[in-house]
Amino acid sequence: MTPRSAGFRMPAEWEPQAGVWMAWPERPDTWRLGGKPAQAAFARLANTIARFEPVTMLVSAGQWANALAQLDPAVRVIEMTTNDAWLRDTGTTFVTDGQGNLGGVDWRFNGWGGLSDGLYFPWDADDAVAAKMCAIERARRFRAPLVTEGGAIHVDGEGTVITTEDCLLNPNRNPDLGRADVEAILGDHLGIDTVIWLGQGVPDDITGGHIDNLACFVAPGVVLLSWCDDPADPHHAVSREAEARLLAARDAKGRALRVERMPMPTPLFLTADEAGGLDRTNPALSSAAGDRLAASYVNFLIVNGAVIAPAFDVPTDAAAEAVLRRLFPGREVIMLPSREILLGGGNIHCVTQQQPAV
Ligand code: KQY
Repeated sequence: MTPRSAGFRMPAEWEPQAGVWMAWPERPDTWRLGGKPAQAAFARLANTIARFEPVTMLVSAGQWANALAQLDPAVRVIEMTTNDAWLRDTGTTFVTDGQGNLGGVDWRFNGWGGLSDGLYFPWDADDAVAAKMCAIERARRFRAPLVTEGGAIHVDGEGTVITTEDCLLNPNRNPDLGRADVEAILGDHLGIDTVIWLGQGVPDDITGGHIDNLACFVAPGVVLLSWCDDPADPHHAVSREAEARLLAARDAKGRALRVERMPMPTPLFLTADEAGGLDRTNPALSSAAGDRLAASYVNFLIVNGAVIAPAFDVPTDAAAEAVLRRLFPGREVIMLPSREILLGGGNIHCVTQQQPAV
């Protein structure tokens, strides 16, 4: 039985939500200074989301008291073992059946590329997170025969998913699956009929090119794309190619897509001070001073009544906020300083997982 054959589909992020899941950051090779600055950023994000809907924070036994001390009392805290804090990628992708039932897709997780390209080993605790979330929520669990992460897919809730070839057709995820196999598995597990393939993700994205850092649906038929006008920047060619593919595509309803351009942030780089705060125990996470950070304003989260988006304390923040206010007129737009989350390799969307209302 697959989610589709059981009547389930993945709702769009703008549909009503029951809550948001996160996990507490602590590993010192991802998060500088033993995770302390990142913990403050995660707490601020969780406490902000909690103004709009319930939040669950997964926390290790060792960080229990520290997390509780920083989180709003409204945040539900659950002890769980994880390898890191990327709930978009390791958490279940929740699905609903329109009959009041909640399901959860449990993708196979291999640390963004397994032993060849992955970012850490082991990843077994992360791979177990989705099943534990399903058990906690009594959601029907569907283990999927596909290595992917939630950050590699965005749906419109009306039968279409966007993703990147760089992630889902990469031999470091699914060496034995071709394009048609991946499309069939996505269809069966997300309840979608159309896959729109983009090529590469944002340059320097250590996930290998997640869609959630490059583009997202903001409404049925409307895609917001991280855009770069500077021909000297590697993101220029990537964003042009992505736009051309999106404009040539038709969604599951037969619609041409409207593409909205989101300016990319002023280029951002890891400082020597920041690089010096990382434990040097993991060669795959060996970021160095001067490395470009894969910053993007499309890495935001939609919650009930609001959009919570990254800010980087650069001049482009104001333009990004204006775009979001125009595209989400009925929601509060909150720009949260998120450089500390970016330093770990992702942003607000990467560290959150929405649970749809049933
Ligand atoms: O979804 C993401 N952006 C995950 C990045 C993983 C980074 C590990 N340090």
